[in-house]
Amino acid sequence: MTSEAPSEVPHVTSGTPLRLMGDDGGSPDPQRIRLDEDGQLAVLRQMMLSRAVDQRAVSLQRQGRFGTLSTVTGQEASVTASAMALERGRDWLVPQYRELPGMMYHGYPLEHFFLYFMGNMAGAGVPDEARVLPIQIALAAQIPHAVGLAWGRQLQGHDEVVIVYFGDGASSEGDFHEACNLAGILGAPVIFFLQDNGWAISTPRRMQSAAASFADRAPGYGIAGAVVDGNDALAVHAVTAEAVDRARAGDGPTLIESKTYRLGPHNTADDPTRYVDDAEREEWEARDPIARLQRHLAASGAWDDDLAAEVERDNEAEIERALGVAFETPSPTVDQIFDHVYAADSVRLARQRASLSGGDR
Ligand SMILES: Cc1ncc(C[n+]2csc(CCOP(=O)(O)OP(=O)(O)O)c2C)c(N)n1
Repeated sequence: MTSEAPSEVPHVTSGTPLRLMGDDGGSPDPQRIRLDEDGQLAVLRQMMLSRAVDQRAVSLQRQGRFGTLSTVTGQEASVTASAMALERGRDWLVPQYRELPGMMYHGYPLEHFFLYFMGNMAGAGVPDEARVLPIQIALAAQIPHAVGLAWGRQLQGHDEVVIVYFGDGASSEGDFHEACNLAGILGAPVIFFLQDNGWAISTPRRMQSAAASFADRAPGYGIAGAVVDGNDALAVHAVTAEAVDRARAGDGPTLIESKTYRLGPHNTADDPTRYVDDAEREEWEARDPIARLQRHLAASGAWDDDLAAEVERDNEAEIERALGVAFETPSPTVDQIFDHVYAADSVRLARQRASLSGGDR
């Protein structure tokens, strides 16, 4: 492995997003599909689990049992099919905060997600065997981390790929540009996965960049770029698998622009009816990524109502199991706020800890 940039990089950027699922259940380019039927069903199951988790988590937030949270609803194909193109246990996933199904696929436990939104720090922890970094709320801060992780592991002689997620809004941060530039120079095995979901809270896509396509920025960093229909699970998987191949072959990073849509609010504190037209939302609802993959699989007889009912039952059981673990986990203590700030408390922290002492609250 070399840490020098490859001399030539394929620029696969095009303004037209790649689609591999036609509206009729067929495919415009079946040769490019990299998932067999079992693989497609596995992606669909994970997407449906994510949707069911979103619905339960919002309900618990409305009951005051969970804090403010962001759902993945509408973006399930974008997140799930891309994450599943990487090898579990070998490659790395670096999330923003809207990537639960991908994090779960790579080993982040669902009960940790629930604990996180119950304000329990145990939820922020990632098991050692899961190659997932913690959720990142500071926009774009995770992108340079991902480049460092990819480059560092390459320098250590490992053959691993890192995928980093961020939104159209985060792509306006300096961290994004600096990370892409450095990754291009180093030829780091990293995939920049930009989810254009139409909005950054209430800021529309057109106010984020004057460029026609975010992926068109890739040649400026000397890296490959691709645009994909983010609601087409098969296309998302194929484009990401191609980027994994490039990274493993030593051909460096890829910037993938996934064109998708956030069907819910930005988070549970947001009211999108204040800034989104009904017509726009309805247009995207018709492209729901879960219904699309179900139609595709049903066309070949691989999906039907019985299987749907079975998957829904399995998902409910998994949610109940994880909620059970989360609700049985002891509540955080006040001390935990201070425990992991420094190895030893500063004078000010010690004073604050003492003023709140009394243990559990
Ligand atoms: C550095 C920084 N600035 C501002 C915010 C406040 N903020 C939280 S989410 C968000 C919008 C992010 O939009 P995008 O990156 O497109 O991701 P999305 O939430 O749409 O998935 C903003 C401005 C933040 N968390 N971090």
